[in-house]
Amino acid sequence: MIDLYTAATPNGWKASIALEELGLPYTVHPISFSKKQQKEEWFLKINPNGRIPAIIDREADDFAVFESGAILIYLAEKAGKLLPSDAKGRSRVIQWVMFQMGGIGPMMGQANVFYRYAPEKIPFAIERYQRESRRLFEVLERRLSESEYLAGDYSIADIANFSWVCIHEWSGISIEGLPNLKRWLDAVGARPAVVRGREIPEPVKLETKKAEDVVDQARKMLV
Ligand SMILES: N[C@@H](CCC(=O)N[C@@H](CS)C(=O)NCC(=O)O)C(=O)O
Repeated sequence: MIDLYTAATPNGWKASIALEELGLPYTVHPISFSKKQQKEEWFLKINPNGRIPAIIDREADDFAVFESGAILIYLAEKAGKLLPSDAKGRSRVIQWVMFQMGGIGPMMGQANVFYRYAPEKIPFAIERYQRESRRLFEVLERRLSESEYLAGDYSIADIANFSWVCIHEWSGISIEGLPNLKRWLDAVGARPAVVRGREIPEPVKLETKKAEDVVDQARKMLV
């Protein structure tokens, strides 16, 4: 059994989608940002960075894992799925996981901060992060024009990147003119395990009252 500490965000969805895809039994522990539970002492023992997601593997002497990319790799290895065991296949998947962790995630994260949450609008910052995110989308487009999924077969690389790219509208980044990215988004987004994973710990509908709460909460976390 895995204990999953999470919230309804792209990094959180990576873990819940992977758990659903891999069919590993897990218990969800929603973390409340408004109560700052992610900064509480008990949680810092699980994730010293004070952020979600984090997991504890109760079948492995309560082994704790933080950082969503590391969680994906740990879970895929535990289940023996979605990450090939041969050196080249494994490297291909990890390259695209790292691309997300070091590129798509940070750039879209900052696009959200400046486009959605910052109390003052700074056009240079908004454009910088949206433009860089769009450039990274074009890298995905090029790859997906030659391959159905990012690393060959469907893998944790698709889960990592999908979990962020699927909120591109919220980040104000267009996918126009990127037909292969659109095809991949639709295909990954339609997978039953992905649909279930995105509803954990609760469904979020953008552009609704709930979304206003997300903005409020994010603003408070920035100060
Ligand atoms: N590099 C980390 C980033 C985790 C992260 O930024 N999580 C956000 C939600 S998507 C969070 O917990 N924010 C709460 C906070 O900043 O206190 C990962 O990939 O796990």
